[in-house]
Amino acid sequence: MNHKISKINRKLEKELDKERYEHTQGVMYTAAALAMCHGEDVDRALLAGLLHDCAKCIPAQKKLRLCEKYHLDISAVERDNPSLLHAKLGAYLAGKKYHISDQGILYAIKSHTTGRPGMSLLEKIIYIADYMEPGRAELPNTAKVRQLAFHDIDECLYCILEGSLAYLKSRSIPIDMMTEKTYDFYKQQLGKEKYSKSQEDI
Ligand code: DGI
Ligand code: FE
Ligand code: FE
Repeated sequence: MNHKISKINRKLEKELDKERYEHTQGVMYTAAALAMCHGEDVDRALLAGLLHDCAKCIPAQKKLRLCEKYHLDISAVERDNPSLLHAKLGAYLAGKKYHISDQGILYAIKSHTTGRPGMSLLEKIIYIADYMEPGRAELPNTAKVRQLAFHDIDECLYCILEGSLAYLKSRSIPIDMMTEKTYDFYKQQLGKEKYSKSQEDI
């Protein structure tokens, strides 16, 4: 690990609870493996993976206060579910507190919870690594996601989006507009509409 990464790692260990810190390590190394596989810069993947949840352990009300203080947009769904704000607040803090100037890394942190239409390779890697890192509790599509991640990254992304949306809907959790937009974008891009009936049958 290079010097910059290990310095941030030590700082983060103090900011996060043990479970979140361990998840962060898992995301960091999974992102590095995906970067090796798909030709992304490995250090960028390590850094984005390491920092993606840097704002996660800030209490909800403080997340809201900090977003207001830093003039970060807060949607109605985010106001009701401040946990969602850890992504955009994390991107802001990664720049301000951890001195990351690489905008691509900041984007990957910002989009890691809801995704966004037209994600970069690094954004896809972090979004996927967050879902499939070894410490993450396994979900019905985890095995499929872990396989797809190394041979069809867009199919993998779609598989996660589809599963997450179904999960949120089944529990009547309000869906963030960006989650919906991302799903619609990749559904169309991958030509899923015309196959959706037969996919349901599988
Ligand atoms: O921070 P992590 O737990 O590692 O993972 P994450 O950043 O993907 O956050 C996962 C949480 O975000 C999970 O509890 C579901 C929630 N989430 C994701 N998309 C939406 C959402 N919650 C709401 N209300 N609406 C969404 O669209
Ligand atoms: Fe997160
Ligand atoms: Fe995470």
